[in-house]
Amino acid sequence: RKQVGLTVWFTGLSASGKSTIAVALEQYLLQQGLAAYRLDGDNIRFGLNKDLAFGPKDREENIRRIGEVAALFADSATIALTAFISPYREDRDRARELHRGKGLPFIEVFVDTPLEVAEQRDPKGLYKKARAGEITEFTGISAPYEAPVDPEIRLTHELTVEQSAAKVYEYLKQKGYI
Ligand code: GGZ
Repeated sequence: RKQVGLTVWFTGLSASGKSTIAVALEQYLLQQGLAAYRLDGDNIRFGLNKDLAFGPKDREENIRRIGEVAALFADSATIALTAFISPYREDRDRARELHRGKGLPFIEVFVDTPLEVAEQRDPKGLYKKARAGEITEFTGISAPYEAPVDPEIRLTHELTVEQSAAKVYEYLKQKGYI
């Protein structure tokens, strides 16, 4: 049976766990023999989108391009996993509409880690720099994050990485996508 292509769109604050969960899910999908490909800051923000910064217009363009690329992967019968803050509801909804127009499933996963927890983790010291004013327009501190209103899946920081990935996997199974 031919694999269905789709996009799993993770959204949440910096250090919420998006990338880590996406890595775990990608590994699991690949182990099951499914085609999956992860788009994240490392392969997009340093490549295709290296001309973009973090002002509202650049974030919008960042998400627009990522939506287009994810749809191309999904159209090629791959499970595209995107892990970007994607702070604006309108931009996420545009990516959703793009997928809908092509008949491709779009699963929005809200990694709902509270700011306090993300800031406590601060793996790269970015929150500290943002508080000190050394980084401007930092999401959650000096730039907005618009939480999803009705995401397909909501993950909380009480779940482990494995439990979080499993929850998304079970959703895909239950929907008959995989
Ligand atoms: C938010 C920033 C910023 C600002 C640099 N605001 O935790 P990280 O480091 O590895 O992930 C963050 C990443 C955010 O890029 P995205 O492409 O996901 O953002 S968006 O969807 O809003 O376009 C963070 C780092 O880049 N970073 N400056 N000002 N995050």
